Amino acid sequence: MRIRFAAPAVLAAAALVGLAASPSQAAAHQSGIHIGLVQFDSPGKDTRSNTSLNGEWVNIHNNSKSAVQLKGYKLKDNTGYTYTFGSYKIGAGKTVKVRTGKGKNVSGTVYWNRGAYVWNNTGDKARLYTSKGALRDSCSWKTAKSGQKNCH
Ligand SMILES: [Ca+2]
Ligand SMILES: [Ca+2]
Repeated sequence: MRIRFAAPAVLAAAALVGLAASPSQAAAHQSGIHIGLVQFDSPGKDTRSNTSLNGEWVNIHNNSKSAVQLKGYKLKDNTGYTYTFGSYKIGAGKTVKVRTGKGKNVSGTVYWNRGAYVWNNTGDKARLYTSKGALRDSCSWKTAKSGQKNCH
């Protein structure tokens, strides 16, 4: 008889453990497509040369277990400047760097083709939207000596 009463108590305890475990799992490393490292202050003097513009970049990282087609995904700053991804398949565990200046897209790097900086050194916010317009991730920063923000 005692065992029959004990069983529901064990189940209830297991359920409590399950509930307690989920918030810590959610707080773990971001899953899927997200913003990684951001170099918001191009190294050296901000001369606005194409080399300097390309010294400013945002990494988009895929830590899901499958490749994702980024076509139509959008990257936006606080002002609303927008980079829209063309066809780009990001593999599982891979990173694609979005550089601000002009250049020819290759595997691992795509170019915004801007003639001016987009990520403010004094503070800004990067937002990543899916092709359906849903906010996927965002990351903000204030001025930092390194000029970098780790958004992982
Ligand atoms: Ca600089
Ligand atoms: Ca900006």
